[in-house]
Amino acid sequence: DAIENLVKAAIRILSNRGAHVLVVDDSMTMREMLSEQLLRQLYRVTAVASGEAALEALEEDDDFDLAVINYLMPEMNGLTLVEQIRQRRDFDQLRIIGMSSLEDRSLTARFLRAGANDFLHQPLGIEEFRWRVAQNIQTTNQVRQLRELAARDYLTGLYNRRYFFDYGPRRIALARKHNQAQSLAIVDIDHFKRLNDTYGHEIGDVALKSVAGQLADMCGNEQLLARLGGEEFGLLISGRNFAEAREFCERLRSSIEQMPITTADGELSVTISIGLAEIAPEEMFDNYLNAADQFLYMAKHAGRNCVFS
Ligand code: GH3
Ligand code: MG
Ligand code: MG
Ligand code: MG
Repeated sequence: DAIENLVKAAIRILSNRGAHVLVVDDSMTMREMLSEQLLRQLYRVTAVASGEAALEALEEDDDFDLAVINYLMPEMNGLTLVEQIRQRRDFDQLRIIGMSSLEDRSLTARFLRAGANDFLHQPLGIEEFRWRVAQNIQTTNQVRQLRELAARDYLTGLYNRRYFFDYGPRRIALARKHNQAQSLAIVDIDHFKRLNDTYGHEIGDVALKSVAGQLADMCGNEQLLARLGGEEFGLLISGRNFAEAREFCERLRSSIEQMPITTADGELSVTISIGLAEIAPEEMFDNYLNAADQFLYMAKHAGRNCVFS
C-alpha cells in the first residue's frame, strides 16, 4: 500500500508536465474513475461536476488540451456545453470527447455535429478510452508544433515575417482597445554585406544570431520582435510612449554596439540602425512599416549606428 501511494504521488508530480485534461461529469464516481485513469497516463486533470463549472475552468486556464464531457447532466447537458465551448475554442486549440451511458446511438452524430472530435459509449472499455485520449492529445500537440514551426525563423529562432504580418495588426488593435501607446521599429544591421565578405557567411550567421538573441533578451515578451528577412528585424513596441520608445531603441542600439560577438575567428562587433514610427490611431499597419522604413533609410544616410524617428 505504501509503495502504491508513493507511486501514485510520483505519478501526480510527473503528471504536472503532461497535457491538461478537463473532465466534466456530474457523477463523482465517474469523475474519480476517469481522473485516476488519466493520472495513470501522466496527464494533469481538472474534474468538474457541471457545464457552468467547466466554462469557468476554461475561462481561468487556457492551457487545456482536451475536454472529456458527459452528456446527461442536471443543468447544462453535454451537447450544449460542447456548443458553448466551441464558441470560445476551436478544433486545434482544444479537443473534445463526448460520452454517455444512454443507448441512443444518434448521440455520436449529435456530439460530432456540435463540435466534439470523438464520442464514446459507456460503459467504457478502459483500453479504448486510453487510446482515444492519447490520440486526441497527440493531434493537439502536433498542430501546436506545426503552428510554432510555421511562426518561427529557422536561423534565429525569432518570430518570422509571416507571424509578424499576421499577428502585428491584431496586437495593434488589442493595444488600441486598452489605450496603450505603440510604435513600430525596423532594426537593420549596418554593413552586414561587408562583414559577410570579410569573414564569410558562417560567421555572418553567428553575428546575426547574436544580434537576434540580444534583441530578444532586451525586448522580452511584451514586445513583438521578428526577423523580417536578411539582417532586418521588425519590432512592435507597446505600452511605452513615443519618447520612451525612442529611449528604448537607443538602448538597443548601444547594447548591440557594445556586445562582443565571439566567433571561431576571434571577437568582432556590429552596429545597428533603427527607424522608428509612432503608431497613430486609425492607420494601417503597412503605413507604419513604410514610415519606419523611411526613417531607417535616413538613419543609414546619416552615417548608421543611430536611431531616426
Ligand atoms: P546597410 O548598412 O546599408 O544595411 O548595408 P548592408 O550591407 O547591411 O545591407 P545590404 O542590404 O546591402 O546587405 C545585406 C546583406 O545581408 C546581404 C546578405 O548577404 C546578408 N544576409 C542576408 N541574410 C543573411 C543570412 O541569413 N546570413 C548571412 N550570413 N548573411 C545574410
Ligand atoms: Mg540594406
Ligand atoms: Mg544592413
Ligand atoms: Mg537590410
